[in-house]
Amino acid sequence: MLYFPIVAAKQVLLYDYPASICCQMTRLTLVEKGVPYARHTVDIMVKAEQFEPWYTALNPRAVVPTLAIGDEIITDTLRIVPRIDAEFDGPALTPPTAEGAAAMEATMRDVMSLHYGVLLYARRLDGNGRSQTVIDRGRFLREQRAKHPERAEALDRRMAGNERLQRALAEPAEVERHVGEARALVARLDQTLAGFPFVSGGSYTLADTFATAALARFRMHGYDTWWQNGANPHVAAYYTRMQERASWSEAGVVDSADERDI
Ligand SMILES: N[C@@H](CCC(=O)N[C@@H](CS)C(=O)NCC(=O)O)C(=O)O
Repeated sequence: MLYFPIVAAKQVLLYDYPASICCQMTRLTLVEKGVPYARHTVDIMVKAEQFEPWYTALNPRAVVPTLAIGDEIITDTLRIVPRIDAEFDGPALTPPTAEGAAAMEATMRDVMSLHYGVLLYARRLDGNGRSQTVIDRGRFLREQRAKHPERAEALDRRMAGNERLQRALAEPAEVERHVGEARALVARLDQTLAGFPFVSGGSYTLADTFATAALARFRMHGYDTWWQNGANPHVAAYYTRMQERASWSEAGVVDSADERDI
């Protein structure tokens, strides 16, 4: 009689928040790779659970996502998604050539470097370049800081980010610069997509999880005019193709939501 050793598959647990763009990239990667995973929702808005000690022990920067593969904890989306691709069976989500992989990584960095905070509020400002939601969030963070002095490190960093965001929003040229960078990225994607079905070439890669989540976010903020009425037609067709993939709904990609949900 033959005995086969039973190797238990490592449990995969994603700590995430549904509408977070980085969490959507990670979920798309898990789904496209065919990896079964469990989710633990971290309420980064109302309950501010990302600052709780149990979570900052996993993710000291107090952000989602965090991925656990067995006992291993991985943070930062740019590290998480290649790790998923390398760890599990399933379709390769990285181009086979060094040149292709480098181009994919460059696209991912481009997507990640945009200022999504500015994009979110740019069209929701009052006449003085102020967003009441951002101001309220700053007050909420200060209240959390007063209530939980032991969480100062993460909260101070977040309060500084909130203040930087308020300063950027008050500066029309700064807002225009960030919006322009996002728009230029869409134009660059269109050039690639004129010759290829995916943003890194002939097959779906990790860069497509980033591009899909970013385009969904642009649409949510009303920037889908960038690929309407004949503008960037290859991005328009690509967006429809990504929506039609099973991973769009399985990973819960969101392209419409209230600003308080994100
Ligand atoms: N570099 C980090 C950034 C993650 C990040 O900024 N996550 C946002 C949600 S998209 C977050 O957790 N924000 C918590 C907060 O604003 O307090 C990554 O790629 O994982």
